[in-house]
Amino acid sequence: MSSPEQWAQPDQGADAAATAGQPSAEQVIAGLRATTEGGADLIQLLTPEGERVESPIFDPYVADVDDASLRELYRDMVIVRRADREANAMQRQGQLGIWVPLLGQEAAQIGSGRAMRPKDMAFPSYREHGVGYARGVDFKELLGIFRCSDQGQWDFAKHRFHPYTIVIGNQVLNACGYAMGQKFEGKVGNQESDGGDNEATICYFGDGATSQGDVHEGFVWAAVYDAPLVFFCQNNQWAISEPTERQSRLPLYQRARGYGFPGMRVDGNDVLGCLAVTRWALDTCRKGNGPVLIEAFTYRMDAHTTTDDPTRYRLSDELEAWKLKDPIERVRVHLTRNGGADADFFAEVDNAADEFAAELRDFCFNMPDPPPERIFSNVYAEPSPVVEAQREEFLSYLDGFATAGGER
Ligand SMILES: Cc1ncc(C[n+]2csc(CCOP(=O)(O)OP(=O)(O)O)c2C)c(N)n1
Ligand SMILES: [Mg+2]
Repeated sequence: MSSPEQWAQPDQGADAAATAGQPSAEQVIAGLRATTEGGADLIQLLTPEGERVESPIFDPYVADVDDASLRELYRDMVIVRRADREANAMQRQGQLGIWVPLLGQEAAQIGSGRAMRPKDMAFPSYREHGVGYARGVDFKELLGIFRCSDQGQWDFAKHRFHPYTIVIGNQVLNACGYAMGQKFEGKVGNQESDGGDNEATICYFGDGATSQGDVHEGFVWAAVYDAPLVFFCQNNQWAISEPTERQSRLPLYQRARGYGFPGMRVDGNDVLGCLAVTRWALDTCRKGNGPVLIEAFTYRMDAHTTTDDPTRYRLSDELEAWKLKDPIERVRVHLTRNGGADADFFAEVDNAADEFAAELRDFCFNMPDPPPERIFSNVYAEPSPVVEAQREEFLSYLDGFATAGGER
């Protein structure tokens, strides 16, 4: 549903007939019910052509976004895209073991990431470099995972951005437990006048993850405990080579109804829409109203990872169609048309992005290899005699390779 009100009282009117909620016969036959875009249910504040669409329900959540803020959202998206492209190139040059591109998902990640307040907590999967950036994580700190030199070195508690999770859907359970804790500790539903220290959690996962049992369990537990948890599903249409219609016969956001909480679909390539909807959702969570599912309808413009070749399973016309819905371009068009930014601004952002990428590259090339015994660190929160013994054994094994000069 496109709004809390609609969720409470779904619109069964004739206009909804060809929407994602009410697929046409052709859509059903084509098996496209889960992927069909548009219609009355899609929340969109900025069209692909850069036109601002009014939304009485969600406009108040972006009332503070003036041209200056929109320029900042634009800058964020350009920077993370440039960093993403740089990392992709570094993998191709053998500097990273693998890279997981975010290309095309900048608006979903920056819009939702910027919607968070400092005390809110985020649980990412493995593609959320843009969310991490919005949480203040230095992009360089993400690179170690992909260079296989560490497991992610950012300060998880400080940034309130949990470590990446590769096991599909598993972070939903972690996030659910965390959000239940926020609820049990009375961090929701307090009067804002009491200091307004309510908090919420947001959990990121993909369309493919919705087929995992962990996600279902997270939905159930969060629902019945009214956990302050925003389920943020980036439906990028593909789970590696599996299209969304192989995950669900019904639009993903509509699943929320079966669990008993609101679900909504936002244009995931619309940074303003993603910001507004996520602010609304986090807000309702902080008030103690329980979880919300957001389906950000977007598209994975690049391969699943650098180990994948999408030309083997999807047609290029699909990619071409999505290029026209580019998340960055629509903001550029909007700012240009309304006089919110001029050519100097766009040139300055491009230069800043190039500098950012050059720093990243320099850092990556000079990243020190961790000592071999590093793998024994951070296994448990407290020191463990078993791990310590294994570490000692490994070190003495390595010493067997020592040269006369003492080097291994
Ligand atoms: C439990 C589990 N099963 C399978 C995999 C292999 N795997 C890695 S990514 C992926 C697809 C995930 O797709 P989606 O949830 O749509 O996220 P996206 O990669 O599109 O962001 C799969 C099946 C895994 N990592 N974990
Ligand atoms: Mg996906």
